[in-house]
Amino acid sequence: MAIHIPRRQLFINGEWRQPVLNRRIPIINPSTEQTIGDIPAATAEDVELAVDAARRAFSRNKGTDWAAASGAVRAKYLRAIAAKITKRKSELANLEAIDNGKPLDEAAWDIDDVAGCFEYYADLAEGLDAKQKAPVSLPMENFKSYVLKEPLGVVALITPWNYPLLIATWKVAAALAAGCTAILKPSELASVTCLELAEVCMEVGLPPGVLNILTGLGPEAGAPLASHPHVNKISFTGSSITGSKIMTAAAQQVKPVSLELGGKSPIVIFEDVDLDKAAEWTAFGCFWTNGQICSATSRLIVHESIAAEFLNKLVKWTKNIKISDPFEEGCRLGPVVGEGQYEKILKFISTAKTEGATILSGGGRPEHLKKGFFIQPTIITDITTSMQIWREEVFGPVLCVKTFSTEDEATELANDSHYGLGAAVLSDDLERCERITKDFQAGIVWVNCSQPCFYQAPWGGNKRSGFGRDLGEWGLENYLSVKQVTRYVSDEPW
Ligand code: TXE
Repeated sequence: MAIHIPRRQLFINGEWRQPVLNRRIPIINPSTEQTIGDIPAATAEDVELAVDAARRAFSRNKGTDWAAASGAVRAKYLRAIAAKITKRKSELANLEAIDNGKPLDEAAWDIDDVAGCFEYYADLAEGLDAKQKAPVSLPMENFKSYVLKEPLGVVALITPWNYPLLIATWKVAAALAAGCTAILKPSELASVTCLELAEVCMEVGLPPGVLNILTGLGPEAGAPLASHPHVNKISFTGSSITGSKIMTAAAQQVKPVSLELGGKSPIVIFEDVDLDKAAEWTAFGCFWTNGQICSATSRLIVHESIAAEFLNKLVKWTKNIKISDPFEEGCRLGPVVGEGQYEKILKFISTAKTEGATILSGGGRPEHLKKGFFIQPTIITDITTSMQIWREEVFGPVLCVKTFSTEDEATELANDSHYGLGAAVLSDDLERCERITKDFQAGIVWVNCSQPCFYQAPWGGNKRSGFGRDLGEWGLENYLSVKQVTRYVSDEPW
């Protein structure tokens, strides 16, 4: 399908700007492996300009007074952005599908969520006005105290490629609602729709410098942004390795970070479930978006008494998943995002085989697709807990399976990970689900489902999956600081 990719520049201070060093990065369509355009590659020089613009926009004396504007004023801009995004839904969905490789239907749902998330944070921005000057009760009558919630300042938002515009929106909408000004650095592997967000911001007249968007490589654009002394907070979603580098940079300047990193989330299935429904949730939980979801439930822990029958159903289910170009009718699985990710996933599968695991289903490229970074949904059994495939995040359509006999054994296997992002339990016994929910070491627990994500609810993990939460009111708090104001109110001299 021929889709026009607009040739954009960096978005700094409300204008398109050529990158100072004039470098660009090719855009590869993962379905065809063809180069279909390019994006600008920012470097430290551009970071300097963007941070300066964001500082001026934040500053009471020199800028747009964004921080001092009421939440209601900021909400108007967020609503205008949401409306424009809804109007351009089909164009944005097309761009997302061609750039990232996700099925067009999925891309369209993402764009609905993008608009919904801007609307949601518009409501929270308005709500913030009413929460100002919340009184604090003190033990002495001579003093009156209240609390102001203030924006943290200039924030750096560094985002990944699996939900390019959606995850960027989680952070941008919350940061702007709080009154921060921001520099967004999307992933070099899928930036096209984030540059379209810049166009939308121009159309709604967002004041210059409030949101700046720098596309570019991690070390060249992301690293100088994270370590910039005038960036007051970093919010990052991506790999644990990069998260650790960002945390190191932030630690050197003692600035706050929130990190949403990798995962290796379990799905525990008890013997009392409806096997068909459970197979569907399991397939959805691991293969949705090609398993390129930080919270993908990629470790199946199933009761031994139903394992054989359940796996039969699951294999049948996955064989019916349509793998094709994202624009084909009925496509459920497109290609993975790029060659690097494709090679990495195949290497994981071959290492699992070498270590003695069995490929029950899938395991490579679908025969009918000769070009593009396509991988079959893959189910792996005969796994030991020391194998790489059990321990490390694959970020691809690969499910590994272990069985259990007791509830304790199930939770022990579920928690046997450095990560702690998501976890799912499927059982008809709700008391058991509640017990397991408490035992799971995870930031998100799904009961009798896997993966639904709502922008009203907190999103983030524990352990090496990071800390801090995106979304909901917790997402807004990420960008706010609390100021205590105490007044002496007595006529008595102190
Ligand atoms: O991630 P990176 P990559 C995992 C997943 C995947 C692996 C590698 O396992 O296979 O990470 O993907 C920017 N300073 N996840 O290489 O490097 C980078 O430009 C500042 C899980 O894409 O973490 C991009 O914008 N920024 C994950 C962002 O960080 C830097 C989603 C993420 O890239 C930087 C994505 C640096 N030194 C990958 N280096 C999830 N949790 O959802 C890179 N970046």
